[in-house]
Amino acid sequence: MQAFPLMPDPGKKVPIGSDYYLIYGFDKKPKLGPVIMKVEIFTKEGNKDTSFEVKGNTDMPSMRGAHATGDKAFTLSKRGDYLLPIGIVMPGEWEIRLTVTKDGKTLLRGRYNFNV
Ligand SMILES: [Cu+2]
Repeated sequence: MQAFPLMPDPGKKVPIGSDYYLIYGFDKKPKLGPVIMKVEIFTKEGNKDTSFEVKGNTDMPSMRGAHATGDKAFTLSKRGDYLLPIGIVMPGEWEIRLTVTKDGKTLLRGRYNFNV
């Protein structure tokens, strides 16, 4: 079982090793229904980098497995954003586990927990 440390809040820099960082967020405050998670990855100089693979696994910690999506790949938009649609199907605590890889190496695992 891999550890997924809690990430800094949405909008804050999340270091990916020493050379990159990501900033994640949502198209709107997550509530019941569909929401799109957005991840942007930057070099330490602040240039957008689209050479990563980002995956997200969504679930409810209180009923582990009941809504688990498994690792879903974010798709890269024309603007260079990594996007993943997420379905929030009931109120309660939700968790998204991010896995960020580059050239086949996992460089970051992290989670974000939020209440709906
Ligand atoms: Cu549930």
